[in-house]
Amino acid sequence: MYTASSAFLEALVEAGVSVVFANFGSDHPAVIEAIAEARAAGRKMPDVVTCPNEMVGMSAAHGFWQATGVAQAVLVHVECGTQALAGAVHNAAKGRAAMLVFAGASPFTQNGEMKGSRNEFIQWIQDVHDQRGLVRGYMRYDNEIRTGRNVKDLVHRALQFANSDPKGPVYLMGAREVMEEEVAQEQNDAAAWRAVEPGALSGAAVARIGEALLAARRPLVVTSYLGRNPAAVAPLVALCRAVGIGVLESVPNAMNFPHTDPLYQGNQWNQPVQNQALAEADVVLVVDSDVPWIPTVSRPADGARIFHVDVDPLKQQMPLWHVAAELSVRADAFTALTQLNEWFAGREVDAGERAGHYAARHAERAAGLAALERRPEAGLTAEFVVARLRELAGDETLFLNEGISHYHTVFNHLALNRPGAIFCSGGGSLGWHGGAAIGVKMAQRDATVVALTGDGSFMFSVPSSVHWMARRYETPFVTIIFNNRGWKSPKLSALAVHPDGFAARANALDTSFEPAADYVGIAVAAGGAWGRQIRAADEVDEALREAIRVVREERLCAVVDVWLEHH
Ligand SMILES: Cc1ncc(C[n+]2csc(CCOP(=O)(O)OP(=O)(O)O)c2C)c(N)n1
Ligand SMILES: [Mg+2]
Repeated sequence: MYTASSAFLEALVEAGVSVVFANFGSDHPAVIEAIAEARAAGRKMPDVVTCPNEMVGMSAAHGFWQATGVAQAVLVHVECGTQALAGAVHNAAKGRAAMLVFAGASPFTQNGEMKGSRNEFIQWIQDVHDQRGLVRGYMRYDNEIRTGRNVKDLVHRALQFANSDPKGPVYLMGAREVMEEEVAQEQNDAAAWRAVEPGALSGAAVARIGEALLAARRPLVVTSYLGRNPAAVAPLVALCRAVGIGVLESVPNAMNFPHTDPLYQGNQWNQPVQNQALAEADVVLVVDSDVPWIPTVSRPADGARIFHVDVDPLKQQMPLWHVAAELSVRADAFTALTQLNEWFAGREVDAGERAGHYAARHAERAAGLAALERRPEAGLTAEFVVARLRELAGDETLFLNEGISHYHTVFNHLALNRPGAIFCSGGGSLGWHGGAAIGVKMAQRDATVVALTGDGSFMFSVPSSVHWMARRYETPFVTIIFNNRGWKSPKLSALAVHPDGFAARANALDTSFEPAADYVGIAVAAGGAWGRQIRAADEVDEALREAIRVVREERLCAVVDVWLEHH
């Protein structure tokens, strides 16, 4: 028997989907039957990964995409499962992560008119008016499968949207009766639905940006996510070295530029200070950034010339957004930077003075970071722990950063140089790192994977599901928890707006996790992990070494609970 569900699964295979992160329900008899039938018949199927929690499953698809650039599928239960995807929907949309989400839907017949008609009480309760509307604001495309006869077309069209810039998640739903429909098996050429070609700069735009950079005294690139395509880093490095351009990362969520390169000028997050490199720049080239600066805190000088090249320069999903650029172009960073390099190739450029200026600033910054990394006399600092991790983890490690008030600590003290070595959610819904680490490890089985997280974000990640899945699917990774006993960031947010108010004088702001949970114990109970809490500098090396050994040799997760000062 070959049904709409068989065709749906086969379309996923045609599109290169190798994993379906699944959480099943009463809407899925046809899919479950089709998977079993295909396995019995020896037809190729994606691997099915059981996800006890949908948010973790979607985060895993997110991580898989981040580590490979290949979209995977997430399968959930009607509107309930769609809602349970929760903040992972936000993260995938904001992080522009391609994936296909499929949800079943309540049967639309109730008297046995069709196969799949209602036979369970919940099918009345789960019948809602606009299931797709739950996630429409976040999806690049959504549609309902109305017949098995063109289900493959819908899968390929949805994935064409997912994989075309600006990339992101897409959503299909199909009711029970439709997914049961018997159909003829037909091949579909996924290549004919390939992603739209990446955009390039016009010749005029290349010349305008090139001339401006050439004439600049202090040219600066500001970027956040150019390195999501690891191949885009090399042309950025080439351009910056040829011309003497500094690079400032704003809210980075990838390895965008080698951190030890003398042109690297640091990364800025919520630090409430004007960035010096940004203030001094006379030409600013923003490449792939959702928040290149926060104008109330830090901004370019009046009169600085600003150019903006982005896969999504309009920020189509952000109601309020503006950068006062004299030229804004929708283009792919790799392509645009390659074009700029070609333009500069035929020209005499003396990068010396500019490069020298930036190298001096870079050295000052490096000295400041080294001072922060000093071994603490008592207790622990996140800077010291991350610096030790940099030494002990090895060059091939992949990092996930959900450090929150330690985001910048992780970037600064890992000081990575390898494109593709670090991932962030790209969004702001906490709890991404656990599922994402599973996806990254699944995609790159030989890599050592280390997730760094706040204690609050560890709790948001649904660690019971994460650690059960990590053992079940043999995706061991290291978790480093910055345990400051709660949520530092909301406290900082309140004090930034009300520095002298009641909150500033209060003893407690309801952001504390005292008494702290046993995070290692959670991971041990759910997934047989190894773990240790560390509170002093002389415990750090041994714990990190053992954690890395456990994930590499024993194929189990390791959790290092880093006890910091109370937030
Ligand atoms: C799903 C979700 N809920 C709430 C928030 C609001 N929020 C932002 S930062 C933060 C605290 C996170 O705590 P932790 O991971 O321990 O980081 P810390 O601020 O302590 O460094 C919270 C609750 C959010 N961003 N996402
Ligand atoms: Mg915390």
